[in-house]
Amino acid sequence: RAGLDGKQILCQLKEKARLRTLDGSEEPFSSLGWGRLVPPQALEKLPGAPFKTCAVVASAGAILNSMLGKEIDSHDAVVRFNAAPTESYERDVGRKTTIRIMNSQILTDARHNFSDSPLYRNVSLVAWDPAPYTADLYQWFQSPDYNLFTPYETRRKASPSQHFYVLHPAFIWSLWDVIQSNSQEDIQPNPPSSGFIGIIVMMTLCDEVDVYEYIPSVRQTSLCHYYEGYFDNACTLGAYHPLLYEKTLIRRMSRATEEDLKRKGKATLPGFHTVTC
Ligand code: NCC
Repeated sequence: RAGLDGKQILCQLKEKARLRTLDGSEEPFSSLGWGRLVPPQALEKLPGAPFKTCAVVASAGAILNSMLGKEIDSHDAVVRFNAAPTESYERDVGRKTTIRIMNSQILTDARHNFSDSPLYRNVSLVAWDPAPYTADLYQWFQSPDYNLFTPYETRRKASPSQHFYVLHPAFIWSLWDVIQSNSQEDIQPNPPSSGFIGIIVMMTLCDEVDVYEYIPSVRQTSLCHYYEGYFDNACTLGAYHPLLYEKTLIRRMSRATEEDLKRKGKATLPGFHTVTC
């Protein structure tokens, strides 16, 4: 089977992976008053959007000693994931955070202290949770992987001016469908990683997206995260998430030089609205 080229994958994603957040118009959320709970402006209308240049910073240990901080901060918007800090890692990861994309464990696991930690203040937030593939919202609401709904409501009520969105499960699974359709093997029946989700969100919000240390550089290491001493190759290569397949797809769409890829772990992707299909 001849695979699609980078441009064709871009066009497939542009067509199939339409960014969608919960807007409170569907049950059971409409009856719960989420129409008034969610931010009035869509995620695509975030202040400053569409951004010219965006940086997506993967949490990989390999970004340590990269000296990429200044380059990352030079972008108009910077995306980080889960509990990844900037404090004391500025030289390598930068200090600016515009959007933080989090899986539902962050909102529910007391160790992350979502309600009080400064990591989740003064930035826009995007959360997601692995819903059933059918994206049945009733079923999901009754048994989410981690119950993000309650902390979401609490934060929206306490900080109504903070831009905070929950991704629609249909969006997450549309990404999975595109990854599967471009892979030779059956991939894990689990959602893509926050990293992949974040890249696609930013391809919707930006003219150009630079992704750092998602595709491993020459610094590739089994150190899972740059911010803690935990070692596991699965963090880079995948176990639960179809990470290897996601990364192959991003690699195929990247327009970065071989040199940037190797030295910086940098992939460069065009924003969807700049691509003519
Ligand atoms: O590890 P995690 O991801 O927070 O990393 C964010 C994104 O960076 C990319 N990454 C990370 C490490 C690495 N060595 N290489 C990478 O490319 C990935 O794209 C990753 O998505 C997640 O996707 O949400 C994940 O979250 C963690 C964990 O829940 C959070 O860090 C909170 O503690 C998951 N780990 C566990 O559940 C144990 C991880 O599987 C995926």
